[in-house]
Amino acid sequence: MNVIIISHDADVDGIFSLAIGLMKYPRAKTFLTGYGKENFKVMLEFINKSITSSDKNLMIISDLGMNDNYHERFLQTFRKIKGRVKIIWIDHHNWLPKTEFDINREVELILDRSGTKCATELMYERFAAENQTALVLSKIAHTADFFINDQYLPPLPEIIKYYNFFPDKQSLLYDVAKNASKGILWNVKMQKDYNEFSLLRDKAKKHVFENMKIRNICGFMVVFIKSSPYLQTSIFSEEVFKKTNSDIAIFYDDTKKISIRRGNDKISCSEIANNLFEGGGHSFAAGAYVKSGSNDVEEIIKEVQVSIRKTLYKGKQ
Ligand SMILES: [Mn+2]
Repeated sequence: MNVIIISHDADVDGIFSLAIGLMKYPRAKTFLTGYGKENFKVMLEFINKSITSSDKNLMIISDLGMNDNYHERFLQTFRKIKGRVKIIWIDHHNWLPKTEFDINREVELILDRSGTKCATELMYERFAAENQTALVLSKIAHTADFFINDQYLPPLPEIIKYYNFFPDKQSLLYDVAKNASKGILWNVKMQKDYNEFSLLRDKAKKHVFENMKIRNICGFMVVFIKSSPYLQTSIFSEEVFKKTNSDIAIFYDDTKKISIRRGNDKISCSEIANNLFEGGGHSFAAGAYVKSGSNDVEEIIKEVQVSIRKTLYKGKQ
């Protein structure tokens, strides 16, 4: 059987979902990808060229949510290959009801709506229940995905982020998943790469701390800090909050994308994001786009200021 596994490239949950897929189908063709138009385009191309006409095909997609901007294109592709492939889509992100309904008609969709399970746990239940290695992997992914410090972990989130910046990221991340599928969570190569990464990360940290700006917006201390490829936003934000004692942190970069994190639960990150362009996320972590580039921090500050005001005074005018 020709097996294809597509999973999320950015985090432990995506990589360990793939690992569990590889435990069940060790010879599967794999593809790791993220969100955004370009990524979805490449993913569809990969699907089209990987489904063979002669063999039986199985395609597993994991830890990737379906954005309603692309769902029509996916439906077209799925309908075209329907007779030749069984598709299993496993996810735990928020899907619009219409998207869920349409995709559900074409594929076996396992979508967790409880907000308490990560994709690796769903992969474990579907493909590897009773397997002890898979169980440990699913627990590690849960710890990493929900940021609970219930067990000590090797720095997998950071090394995965680091590998994403290499041209050969597909093979680097595949190796992490393949090793994990055999019960190997960390090795000498990863340690060497991690040491190299640590130097770059610490340099980046020093630089962004020197250039951060803190503003009082409607009584909230908001820190504006440039993000870096070497800094994993959610992990780094904890350090930012400790150091600055601020309520909200806005991470901006050269792509006009911002990430929003909070130091306490006085305000919702997703509500701030929703008052900006293409905003979305959770109350504790969200993202959106701004009109201004990273060379114009003061303009970014103004845009965020407006959205925080809107968030606070919504319904009170
Ligand atoms: Mn996930």
